[in-house]
Amino acid sequence: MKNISRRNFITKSTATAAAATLGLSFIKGENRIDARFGKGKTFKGGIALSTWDAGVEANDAAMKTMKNGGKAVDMAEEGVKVIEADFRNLSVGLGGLPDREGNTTLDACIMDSIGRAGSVCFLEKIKHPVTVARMVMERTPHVMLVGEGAQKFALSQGMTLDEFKSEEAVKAYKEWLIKSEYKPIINIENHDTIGMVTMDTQGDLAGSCTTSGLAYKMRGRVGDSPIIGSGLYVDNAVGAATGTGLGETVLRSCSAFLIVELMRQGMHPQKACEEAVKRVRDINSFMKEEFQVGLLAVNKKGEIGAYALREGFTYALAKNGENKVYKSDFLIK
Ligand code: SD4
Repeated sequence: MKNISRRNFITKSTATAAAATLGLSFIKGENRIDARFGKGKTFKGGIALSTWDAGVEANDAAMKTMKNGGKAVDMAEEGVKVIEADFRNLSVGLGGLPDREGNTTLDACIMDSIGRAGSVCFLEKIKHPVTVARMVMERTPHVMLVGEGAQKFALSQGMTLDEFKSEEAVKAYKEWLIKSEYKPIINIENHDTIGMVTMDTQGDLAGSCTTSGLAYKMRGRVGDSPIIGSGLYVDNAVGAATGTGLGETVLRSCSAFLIVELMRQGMHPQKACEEAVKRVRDINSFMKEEFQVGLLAVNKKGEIGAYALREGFTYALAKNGENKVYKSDFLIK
C-alpha cells in the first residue's frame, strides 16, 4: 500500500529529475533500455524472419531496406508491404478473402525498437494497413484504431481509398455463398498471413504482422494479428515474436508476449516457441476442431525459434547472406 501511494506521488518531472541525477537518460527509448538491461552481446548482421513461403520476398525487401540504411522498424514495414501489395495472396491485403458479407477487412500492427506500438483493425479499402499502423504509432497518442476511425485517419494522412477486389477472392466468395457455412477453420497448410520480426545492423529489433484474417469471418471479427502481445511482441532488450494461425486460439494464449517473457527468463527462442505452442494447445483443449498455429521468435543474440502445432508451417529466414524457406518442426506428430 505504502509503495503504491508513494509511486503515485512521483510525478513525471520528479522521475525525470531523478533519472538525470542517476545519469540515466531513460526518456530516450534506446538509452532507457540499455540503462535497464545493459548492453549484451547482440548480433549485428541483420535478420528478417517471417511466416510462410512468401516470407522470402518480404525478407528480401526488408534486407534491401536495411542495406539502404533502414532501421529494424523500416525493415518490418517495407518487408510486409510487399505481401500486402501482392493481390495473389488470399490472406493479406486487399486481395484477401472477404468476410461473410463480401467485404475484405484488414488487420495489421507494428512495433519498433523503443517500445512503441501501432495497430489497425477492421480496416477497409486501404492498400497498406501496416503503414497506417505505423502512422498510428508515430503520429497519434494511441496504439490502436479500428474500422471507420482507422480509415478516416489513413485518409487524413494522405492515403487514398482503393476499391480493388481480387477476381479470385470474389469467385471463391461466390462459391462459398452457395452453402454459406460458417467454418472458420484455417486450412492447415494453405494460409499466409505475414508476421515478421527484424533485426538491423545495430542489433535493434522490430516486428510487424498483417492479414485479411479468416476467410468468411463474421463482419467485425478481429484476430490475433493486430493485437500487441498476441500476433506480435517486441522488447528490444530481449527479443521479438510473431505468429500465424487460427487467431482465436492465439488470442486466448497471448503467444507473442509469452515467448518474449520466456526469452527474458533466459530461454532459447526455439524452446520458447515450443512452450508457447504447448500453451496454445492446452488453453484451447476444449476445441473439437483441428487448427494450426505457427510461431516465430528471435532473441538479441540473433538466435531463432520456429514451432507449429501441426505439420505444414513454413517460415523464411534471411541471415548471414542467405534467405531461405524452412519447414518448421511441430508438436502433434
Ligand atoms: C487471423 N492469424 O486473423 C490470422 C489468420 C492467419 O494465415 O494467420 N492466416 O486469425
